[in-house]
Amino acid sequence: MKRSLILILLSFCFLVKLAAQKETLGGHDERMQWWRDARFGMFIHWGLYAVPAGTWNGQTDYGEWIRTSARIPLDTYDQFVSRFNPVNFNADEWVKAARDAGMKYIVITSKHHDGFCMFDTKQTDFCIMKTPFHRDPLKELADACRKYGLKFCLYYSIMDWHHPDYLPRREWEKDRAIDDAEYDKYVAYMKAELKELLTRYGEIGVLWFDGEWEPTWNQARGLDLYNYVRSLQPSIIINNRVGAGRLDMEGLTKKGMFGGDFGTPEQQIPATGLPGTDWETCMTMNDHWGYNSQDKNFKSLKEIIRMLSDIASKGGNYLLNVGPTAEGIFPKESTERLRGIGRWMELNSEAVYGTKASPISSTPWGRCTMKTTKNGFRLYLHVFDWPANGKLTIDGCLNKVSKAFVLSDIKHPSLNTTRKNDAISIALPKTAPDTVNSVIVLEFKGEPDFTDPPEILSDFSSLVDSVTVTLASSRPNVEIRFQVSDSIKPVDSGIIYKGPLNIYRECTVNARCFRDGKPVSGTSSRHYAAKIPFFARAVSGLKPGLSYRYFEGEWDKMPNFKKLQQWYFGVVDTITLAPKKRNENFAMYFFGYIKVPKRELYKFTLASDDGSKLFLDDMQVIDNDGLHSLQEKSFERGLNEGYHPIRVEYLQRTGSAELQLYIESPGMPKTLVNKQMLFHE
Ligand code: FHN
Repeated sequence: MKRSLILILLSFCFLVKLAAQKETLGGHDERMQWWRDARFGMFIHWGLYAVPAGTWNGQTDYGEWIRTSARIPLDTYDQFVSRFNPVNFNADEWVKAARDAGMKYIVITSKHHDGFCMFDTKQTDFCIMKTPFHRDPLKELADACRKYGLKFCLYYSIMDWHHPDYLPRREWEKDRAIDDAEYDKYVAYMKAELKELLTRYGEIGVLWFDGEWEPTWNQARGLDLYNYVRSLQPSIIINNRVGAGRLDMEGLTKKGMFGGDFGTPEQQIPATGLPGTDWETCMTMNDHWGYNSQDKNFKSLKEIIRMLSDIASKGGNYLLNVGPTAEGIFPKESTERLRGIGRWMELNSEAVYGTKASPISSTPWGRCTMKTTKNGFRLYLHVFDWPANGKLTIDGCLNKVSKAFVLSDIKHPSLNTTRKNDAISIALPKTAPDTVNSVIVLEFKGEPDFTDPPEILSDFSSLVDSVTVTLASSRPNVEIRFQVSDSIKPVDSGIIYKGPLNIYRECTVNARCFRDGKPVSGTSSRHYAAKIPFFARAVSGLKPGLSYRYFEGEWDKMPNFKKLQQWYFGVVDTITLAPKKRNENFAMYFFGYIKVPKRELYKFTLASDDGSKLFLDDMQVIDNDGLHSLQEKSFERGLNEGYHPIRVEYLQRTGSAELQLYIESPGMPKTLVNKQMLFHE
């Protein structure tokens, strides 16, 4: 056993090395270049699930997961094959709609989780060629993409609810035998299909894997599949869902895990740019990926246009989804939005295509993208909120403005700019050229010279007695100056920062970077609140550990425990899921007292996968509820020495289950709440 484990490990390291060796950084950048420049693509979820269109047995909130969410038996679902006949499908129309919206690539589902193949495969009869339609829409789309200059890309689900060799089965499919299922055979089937897709449809821009989260898939299989696909089309780009290291819907790759060529945040946009990381946010226009005839909750055109700017300003791509009907047409609401985006892109696409993340950290009026030019660079200021005073200011820039103008005004008449230290102000026209997003261009010569405001760092954001604050800047040869005041104020002179500050009262720390006595950045500010400690409880006769209650059921949010029948109860030394009787569909809560050693500020951090809540002194202080991967939330409170009531609630739906509660205070490093601290009556 040990020998085989070592062999697997060695082969995995060899494969990783091989993958890395196969491509130099320059080769990687060259392969990624079109994708990085594109910034905007169309996702299309289209398959058999468009036939029921989200409705089953009177329930209307299904999507592309309908077969398993509605527990439709295989032979019932297979009947959709004879009903799928998208006679109105027109590949040219779809591709032109994407092109006219300013999209540079299309990613379409070749096979979703239901296993139905939207292309002419010889590997199974569960495919489009067995429907009355009897055409290969992917072939037609590939040809149309080449005709109109878009990259044709494919989504392919590793998870397959139809193939007899795929495991695991759905937990409700007790009737489907698994004895003869051989997962390696399923992988061979997948590779055979991918070979068809990668050798019969011309150049494929991106292979967008999905459905990689079940335990039968792993890093070694993912790397093998990545190398296999690249062996068929070396220039293809592959997302991180080929591996097994994705951080759930956050979509980025866990440190040290193989992450393909880009990260895939889903239905969310990272809070900041991610320097050195390629990533693409995929998002629905309404609430479903696959067509749902009842779902009219479409995002507004304003939201979509601003999201495109937000994503580009952070250096990401936007993959916006359309779920076509079973007749082969886009929902009218999707078409309306695509046309609206197209109108905006027609005048402003230069501020999106080929741009990089903003060099400016603070843009309260909108977003900023940047592009290198022949002898300098351009900033594109995406102004959402047009300043009433007609003046737009950016901080932290020492470059001299060559020209400023409104991008959509084709004559590009110059706008006046003035400078005060690092701040550049632009005199704007009275009326915004676009009520949703007006782009102002600042043109510069030379290399960008921007300085972000200093970071104001501390372990805590509040204090009982004191808090230690450090100031930092990544910029070379700058001097940090600061002042402590009751509110946010620009630092025009300030005190030179020499080292950590001890703050003893509620205040706001303001800081700014200087060079040769002149400000070179904007001012950063951070408020520190003074906390009055909560009184401890006068209790006695407590015993070590916390009491717990355990319940079973399927909840998407924390249940009202008062209304549940109690399943099990007992005492635990620390906050642990050990008492659980199964790995999915359960909830627990722990209650008792936490004993703190001294009057101080305490910071509690509650981490869980799925939901959790923390109550202190009988008040809810952290709400980390919901179905999500491991995520944490923190809360700070002043506590007097002694016993304080504590309660932790936990909810597990499916997948991994984790719960941790940490405590820290000035002088006490972050540590798991442990049995020396916990008591119950
Ligand atoms: O389960 C799929 C879902 O149906 C859809 O395809 C999205 C699109 O990224 N991916 C999975 C959910 O993360």
